[in-house]
Amino acid sequence: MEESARLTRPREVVWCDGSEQEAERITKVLVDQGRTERLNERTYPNCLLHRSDPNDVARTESVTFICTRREEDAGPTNNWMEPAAAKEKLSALYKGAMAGRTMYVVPYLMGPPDSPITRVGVEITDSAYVVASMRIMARMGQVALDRIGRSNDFVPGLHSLGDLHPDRRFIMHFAEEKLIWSIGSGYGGNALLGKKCFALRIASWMAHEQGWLAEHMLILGLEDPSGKVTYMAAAFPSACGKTNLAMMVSALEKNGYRVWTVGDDIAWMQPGADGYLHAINPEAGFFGVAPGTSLKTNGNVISAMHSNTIFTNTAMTANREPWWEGMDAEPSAGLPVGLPAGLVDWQGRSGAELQKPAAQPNSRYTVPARQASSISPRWEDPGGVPISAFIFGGRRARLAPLVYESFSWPHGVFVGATMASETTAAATGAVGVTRRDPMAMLPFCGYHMGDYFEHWLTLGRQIAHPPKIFHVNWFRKGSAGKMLWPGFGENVRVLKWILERVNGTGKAMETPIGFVPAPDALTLEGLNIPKETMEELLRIDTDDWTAETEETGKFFEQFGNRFPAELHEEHAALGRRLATAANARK
Ligand code: OXD
Ligand code: MN
Repeated sequence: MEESARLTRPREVVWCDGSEQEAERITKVLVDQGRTERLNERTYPNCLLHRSDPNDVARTESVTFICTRREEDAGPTNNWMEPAAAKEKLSALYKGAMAGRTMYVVPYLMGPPDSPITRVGVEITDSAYVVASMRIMARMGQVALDRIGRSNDFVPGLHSLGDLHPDRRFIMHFAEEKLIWSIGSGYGGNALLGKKCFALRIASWMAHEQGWLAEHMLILGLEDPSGKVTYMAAAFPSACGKTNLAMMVSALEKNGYRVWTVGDDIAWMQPGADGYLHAINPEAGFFGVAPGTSLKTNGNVISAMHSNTIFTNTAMTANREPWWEGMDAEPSAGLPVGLPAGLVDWQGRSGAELQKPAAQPNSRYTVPARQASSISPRWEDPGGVPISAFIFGGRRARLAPLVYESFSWPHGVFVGATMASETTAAATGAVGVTRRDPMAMLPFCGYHMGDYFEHWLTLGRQIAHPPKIFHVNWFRKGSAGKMLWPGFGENVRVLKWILERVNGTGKAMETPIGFVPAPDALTLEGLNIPKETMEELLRIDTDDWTAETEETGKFFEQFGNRFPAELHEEHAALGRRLATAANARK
């Protein structure tokens, strides 16, 4: 703290204790700064609307660096800078950066207070918005100081808004030192250092060293009619519906299937004495994408966000309530979606000045997890929850079937390593382009991805009950360009089949890429999906898959000799199975 203050020269230093009084003081500061407003006190008590700088609306991967001593340890998928050069560059930017500002010292826990899997961080920041957000997203203040005690076992992070100019924006991870330096952005994963910087990039490095996993995964529990809850963790790239899946209102609730939320974005997992991987959610809140969130797509989060929530870059109604595109019930077919009268857009413009979309496409809600009615009774279990299935997925308009199961742990790791998805607005850059995103960790793995795959393979060999590995695709489109599967609450039907496969009862057909549900294996009652549509949803096109296999081969080349031989073998075996299937067809 003293070192940071000497460098950044703040007007004052405030240690955050996490108390209610402190939260109220921070809100006042935010409102006085002019970019934050209080929302309707009656319908949205203790809720804020924050408008970020228009140049600062998403994570910026192009200025995110892993600063390891040797470049090869960061690997081909990360930007790299030599640690001393990175420190010199950022020290120049930090110099006097907090002049006239308050420096907040934010001690925080990633994980439940009493869990051995939990780790501690301390973020120093000059952003009151970051403090208010960290209070929701992590367990912040005295509880973390108590855990640190007299040790120095915590991950330090220095954050300054700097001048918010994109040319002077950098997010640096000194992995060996377990240190984070971020400057020039106040938004999401760039600035709330506990989330992507610590809980994924630094933690994945720690997990590799210490024999555990830090993954970009939601954690959910599926309750069956007997009352037993089976836990699953699922990795999807940013903005592919992780929060909606984790908080799903099950379409099969009347049949006794219910979904419990443990986490929506990150899972830390350690092998337990029972031979299962045990997962905790290191976070305490949900930082979800607002546009498209509605009673239909995620009723649980809509109810949870009516108090103590920060909305960032959403629009606001005349009634001072948050608003975004896709928030209202489905518009009738063919009618244009009307905007509520008196709406103010995410930049505070209204009337003739208002721009569409009125909510920024990456606008967010930040809501305490404990407010969700779907929150699992075990979400703060110090021992974590035992994971029986891993689910990988992405947006694939064409290729991937609704669901398939891998043949084995190494094959499942291969399935994760070959994940791809069409891009969204969660990060800056083009939207809708297919991007390979192994385990949804491409922007978040803090070390060489070849070593990361090897770590997965090794861990699978070490545990008696590794999770079964599945792949899902809710986004397959038909020839008319229409989505084939209804998604959202209906996705529980796929989870139910996964559960049955875990229990050894689900019926399946073997295909070259893995097991898909047998024709009558999915519970489809009440859905009215034509038989041909279901066939299309589960179809494996050998030609498309052969082309895909060539693409993944090219993608793997960049990992060079750090790419595990076992995955090369999985790749070759898939090629052979596809060739056999193609020949049989001829
Ligand atoms: C997120 C992301 O915000 O993945 O969770 O971008
Ligand atoms: Mn995420």
